[in-house]
Amino acid sequence: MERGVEEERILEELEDAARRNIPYGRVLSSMCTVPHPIALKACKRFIVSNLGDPKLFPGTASLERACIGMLGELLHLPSASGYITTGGTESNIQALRTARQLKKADPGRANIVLPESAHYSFDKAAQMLGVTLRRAPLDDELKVNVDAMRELIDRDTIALVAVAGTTEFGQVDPIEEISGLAQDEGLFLHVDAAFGGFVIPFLEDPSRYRFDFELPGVMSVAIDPHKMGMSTIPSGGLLYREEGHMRALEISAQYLTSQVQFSLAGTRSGASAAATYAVMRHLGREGYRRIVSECMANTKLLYDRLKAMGLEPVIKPVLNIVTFKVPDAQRVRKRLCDMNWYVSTTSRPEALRMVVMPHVTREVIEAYVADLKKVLDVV
Ligand code: 0PR
Repeated sequence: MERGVEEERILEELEDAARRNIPYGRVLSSMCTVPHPIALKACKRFIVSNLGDPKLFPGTASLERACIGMLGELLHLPSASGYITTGGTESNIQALRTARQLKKADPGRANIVLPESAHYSFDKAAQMLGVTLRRAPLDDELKVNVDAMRELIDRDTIALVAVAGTTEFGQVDPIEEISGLAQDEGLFLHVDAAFGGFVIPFLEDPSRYRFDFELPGVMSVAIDPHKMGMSTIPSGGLLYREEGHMRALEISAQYLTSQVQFSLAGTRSGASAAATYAVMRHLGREGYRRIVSECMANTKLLYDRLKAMGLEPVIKPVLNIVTFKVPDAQRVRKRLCDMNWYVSTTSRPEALRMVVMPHVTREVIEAYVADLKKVLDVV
């Protein structure tokens, strides 16, 4: 560290490190993908701007506002409030923090009712906020059981959570019903659409899965541009029906140019907003529809191939996530890893899980299926 090193040598070191990363074409376990080229360009141009001090970067701040406008439009509420987060984890933590601030709940008593399938970011949120999670069981199709949610609610419940696109199985909860429950009980409902938010609106029949602000009980939504939105990492979106709800997060920051802050991070990159703005403007609904329709066609291809091998699916894919029961899924995953294929496994039930992101093309699927056949023959 004492003496600096020449640029050329460092660039070589960086190249070496970059080459050791797994190329996306071998990855069926990730919810991220190669960002769109225009997102990369925007990211590079804005990497030095800091939205933690937005009055110094008014241009970047205007891109963030435009992103929230476009995300709101996608989620049936063009007037939604919100900000660009670092991803689903920050959005989920902040949504629960909002609910806790609004209810002025007793520390240590407050609870949140959510599906068993909800992402582990809610566990992080619960630890940080000092609230208890009450996880409701799922039905046979791995959607949350709404009656069970209703039974878990008591006077210390401060919010409900529903998931549009579960991490493991890509299932969508019955959010219309949960929205009704939230209204009956006067509770804040947060929808985690970190994954499904950029998929469901672009399906052939999006009205089959109503999940966003068109449902009157939905108060906040997490939607991640760095997953199916084709933006750069980190880019998340947290949107609110009511600006006043977001204001519950307000922290005064006297010495900053903006005086108040809502975000969890203080200093935060403007590149997230710029990249998301660029790719959403460039693709438009039409572009995303094309991408999602390709992913869904490839999902069907993978599903059909695995069924033809005599394997049993956990559920029929709702979004672009495929899960199949295989004997000893952990061992299968390890054998595939030896062949340089990256897939994940689920626990309940145990299954092989594959996310059909845009980089998982027809060719990738055919090559993967051929290798999976070899692995299953010997396991
Ligand atoms: N909500 C849902 C429904 C999610 O699936 C995830 C992440 C989150 C929230 C949290 O989002 P951030 O990770 O952006 O904070 N789901 C994936 C997971 O945890 C994320 C992921 C992405 C994992 C790429 C691996 C990977 O290679 O499994």
